[in-house]
Amino acid sequence: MRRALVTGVTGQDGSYLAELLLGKGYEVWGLVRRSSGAGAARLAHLAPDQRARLRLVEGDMTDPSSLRKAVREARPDEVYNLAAQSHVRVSFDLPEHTAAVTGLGALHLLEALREGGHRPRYYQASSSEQFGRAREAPQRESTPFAPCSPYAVAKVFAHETTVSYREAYGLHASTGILFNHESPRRGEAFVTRKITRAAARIRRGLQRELLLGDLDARRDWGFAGDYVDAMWRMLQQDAPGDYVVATGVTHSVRDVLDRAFGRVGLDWSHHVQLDPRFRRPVEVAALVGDATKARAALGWAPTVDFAGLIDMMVDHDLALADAEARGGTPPPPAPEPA
Ligand code: NAP
Ligand code: G4F
Repeated sequence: MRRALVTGVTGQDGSYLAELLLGKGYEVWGLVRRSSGAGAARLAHLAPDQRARLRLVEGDMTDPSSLRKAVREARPDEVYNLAAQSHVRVSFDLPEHTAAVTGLGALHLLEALREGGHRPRYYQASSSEQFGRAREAPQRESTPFAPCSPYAVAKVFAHETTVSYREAYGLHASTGILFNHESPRRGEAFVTRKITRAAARIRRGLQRELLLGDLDARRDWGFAGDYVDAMWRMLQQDAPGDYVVATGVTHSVRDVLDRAFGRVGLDWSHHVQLDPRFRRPVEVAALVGDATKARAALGWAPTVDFAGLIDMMVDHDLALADAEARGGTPPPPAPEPA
C-alpha cells in the first residue's frame, strides 16, 4: 500500500487530496495541529473504510522536530506540503507568522526529508500570487515572479527552496503554481465563499448586507477537486517539474456577485457595501494562467467551469442556510478578520 504524508490535511485542498488518495488505495498520514478543530470537520464525511486508512499525526510547520517525527513515523512514498497561513490580506497583519509557516515551514519539511535519508516524492503548493504584479498575461512557468504581499514572498521562498533541493540533492520535488481554486469547502474568509455564503443567507433572511473590499479584482477561478488531481499527477511523472494549473479564464469579483446573487434571484447591488477594511495595502489586480504544460505533460484538464463552480457553492450554502434557519447546525459564518 502506498503511503502519503499530507500537511494542511484539514484545509480545503487537504481534504480533497486525502479523499483522492484514499480512493486510490493509499494510506494517508495527515499532519494536524492541536488547534485544528474547525478544519477537522472537512474530513468528517469520509467512509469508514477510508477513515481506517487515514492516520492523523500531530505537528506544526514551525516545529521542525514534529516534522522529523511525522516523516519518521509515516515513511511516506509521497509528501504533499499544503500547510500554510494562506490568506493574502491576513499576511499583511501577520507577516512574520506567515513567513514562518508558509515559507520556512517548507524548508523545515525538506530538511526533514533530506536528513531522514528516505527519499519520497515531494509536492510544494506554490501560488499564482507569486506572479503578483505580473509582467505578462497569461502567466506561465517562465513568467518572472513579482510578489507583492508577505504571503507571496513566503511562497516564492518555499518555491525556490524546493527547486534548489531538487537541483542540489536530486530530490523528486515538484511545484504546482496553482491559480485560485474554490469549492463548498473553501474557507469563508475567501471572496467566493464569502459571497456565496452571503447570497444564500440573505436569500433566507439571515443576513442583510455583505461588506467587500474590491469588486474589480480579477482571478482565474477553478474547482479544488480538479486541482488536487493535478498535484497527484505531478508526483506520478518520472521526472519532477514545475507546473502552472489554471483554467485560462479570468473573472472579476463583480462576476462572482452576478452569478451567486443571480442564482438566488437577488440583485446584489441592493446588499453589497464597500468596506476599506477588506482592501489590501497592495492589490494584485488581475491573474490568469496558461496551463498548456500541465495539459500536455500531465493529461490534466479542468472539469468545472466558473458558472458551475459558483452554482455548486451557492447550492451548498443554501442548504447550510436552511439548516441554520431551522435552528440546526451550522452557526453563522465567522466574520472575515478585518
Ligand atoms: P487552507 O484551506 O487555508 O488550508 C491551510 C492548511 O494549513 C490547514 O489545514 C491549516 O490547518 C494548515 N496550517 C496552517 N498553519 C499551520 C501550521 N503552522 N502548521 C501546520 N499546519 C498549518 O488552504 P487551501 O486553500 O487548502 O490551500 C492549500 C495550499 O495551497 C496552501 O499552501 C495555499 O497557500 C496553497 N494555494 C491555495 C490556492 C487556492 O486557491 N486555494 C491557490 C494556490 C496555492 P488548521 O486546520 O489547523 O488551520
Ligand atoms: O479570495 P481571496 O482572498 O483570494 P486571493 O487573495 O486571490 O488568494 C487566494 O488565492 C491564491 C492563489 O492566487 C492563493 F495562493 C491564496 O492562498 C488564496 O487561496 O481574494 C480574491 C480577490 C482579491 O483580489 C481580493 O482583494 O478578491 C478580492 N476581494 C474583494 N473583496 C476580497 C474581498 N477578498 C476577500 N478575501 N475579502 C473581501 O472582502
